[in-house]
Amino acid sequence: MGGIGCRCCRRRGWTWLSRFDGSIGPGGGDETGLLSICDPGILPAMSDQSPVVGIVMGSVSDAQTMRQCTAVLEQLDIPYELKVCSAHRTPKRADEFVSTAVERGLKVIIAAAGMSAHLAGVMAAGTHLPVLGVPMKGELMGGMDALLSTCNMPKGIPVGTMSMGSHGAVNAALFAASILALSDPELEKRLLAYRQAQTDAVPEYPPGA
Ligand code: RP5
Repeated sequence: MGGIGCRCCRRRGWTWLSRFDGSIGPGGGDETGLLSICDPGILPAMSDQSPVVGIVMGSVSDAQTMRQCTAVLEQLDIPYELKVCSAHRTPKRADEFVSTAVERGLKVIIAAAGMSAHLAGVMAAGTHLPVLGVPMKGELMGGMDALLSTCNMPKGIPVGTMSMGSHGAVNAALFAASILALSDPELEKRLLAYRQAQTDAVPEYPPGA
């Protein structure tokens, strides 16, 4: 597991959160900031639960969007790990991540990538674990390239495709929670409470009506 350089089990209230929030700037991300979070030297003290969700993203530029995903996982107290793994720029890193996922205890993988590099398909090809793909909007075609390459997997190797961008990032976390809740009654309670709070937050009428 020596190559898994960012075993970042994250929960609400840990100090790294403010670093993460502050280090990812709008419109692309701060590479130095993200990598500093993933410095293996600072990780052991942060981890007290084994990650069950593995998040990979194709680029540091995806991190700001995927923060929406990690925020929901933290709300539901689901431990996760996160790594930048590009299907085309760091294929060995991606392969190492997915080929050791089961032995690391992961139950679900969330893969976010833009354009048509198709990180989610690479992850799905390397494991029988459920893989949820989050197409990033990217610069070209409004993200349709990523959406189509993620959802149109040929039969035999499925990828559960979420909507594009931040909506997909949030839904990937909730979908992962639904999968995990099947065998975790306490998580099921937290997920149902989340759903109830969401329902309660919707006003019956718009302001001023
Ligand atoms: C994909 O290419 C990444 O997932 C990212 O969404 C997109 C652009 O990457 P950068 O050029 O910003 O690194 O591989």
